[in-house]
Amino acid sequence: MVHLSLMSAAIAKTDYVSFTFFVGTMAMMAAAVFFFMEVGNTSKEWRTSVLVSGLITFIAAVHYYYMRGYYAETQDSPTFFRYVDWLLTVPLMCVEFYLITKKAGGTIGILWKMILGSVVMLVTGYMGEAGLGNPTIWGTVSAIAYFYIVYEVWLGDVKKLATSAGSAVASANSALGWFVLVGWAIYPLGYLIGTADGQWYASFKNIGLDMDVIYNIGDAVNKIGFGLVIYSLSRKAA
Ligand SMILES: *C/C=C(C)/C=C/C=C(C)/C=C/C1=C(C)CCCC1(C)C
Repeated sequence: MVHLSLMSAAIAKTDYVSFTFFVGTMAMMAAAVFFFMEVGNTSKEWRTSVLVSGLITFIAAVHYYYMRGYYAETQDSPTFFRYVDWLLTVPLMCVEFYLITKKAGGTIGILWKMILGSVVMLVTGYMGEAGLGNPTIWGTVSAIAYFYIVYEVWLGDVKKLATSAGSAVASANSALGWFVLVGWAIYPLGYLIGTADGQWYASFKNIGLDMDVIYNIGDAVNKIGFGLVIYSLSRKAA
């Protein structure tokens, strides 16, 4: 069987990259099951938010299953499928912000601005990682798009709507806003390590951490943690 290792490649004890792919797969699966099962126990206004948390972790679980096998077989970063995952799940996180501000009159227009920002952030990040040009330039463009999303959530339209809706929505928005400001900032570190070869920031290689490990930690924090915060908000508001 050509793809036997997709199922059963043994993970060497020192292969901590594979280990984090393995744990990531299980954690995403467990989180998806949890969120899906809890949808029925959730008050009506929060049901879609919890459902979307289930979709985010489910989509990630499928990609992690694949990436785990890819890495085990090739010892190479599954860059393409990493970005496919992000291109599906990050816009869904923007949907979570939309669902929260919708109660205060949030519009589809604001949702599209955030999705557009995240697509620019991810497509340019992919260009930089895939060697399709200068990684400093692509990384900078990506970072500008990232700061645009941070701006929207902390100072722009999303923030204004959340504030006008009163304390419950405002505190939900800032809880999720911390993920965007701090949790998402994990990723550029992975990028700097992963693209360091021959660049002015080549010394990032010496940090001794692996790009995929950083991305896997970032995904666990941002997909599962983000979903759990939404879940706990849904219980408080009920
Ligand atoms: C579930 C996946 C998430 C929340 C992924 C988020 C990814 C980012 C915030 C990536 C950001 C990047 C930059 C800000 C600059 C360098 C390139 C990226 C794409 C790693």
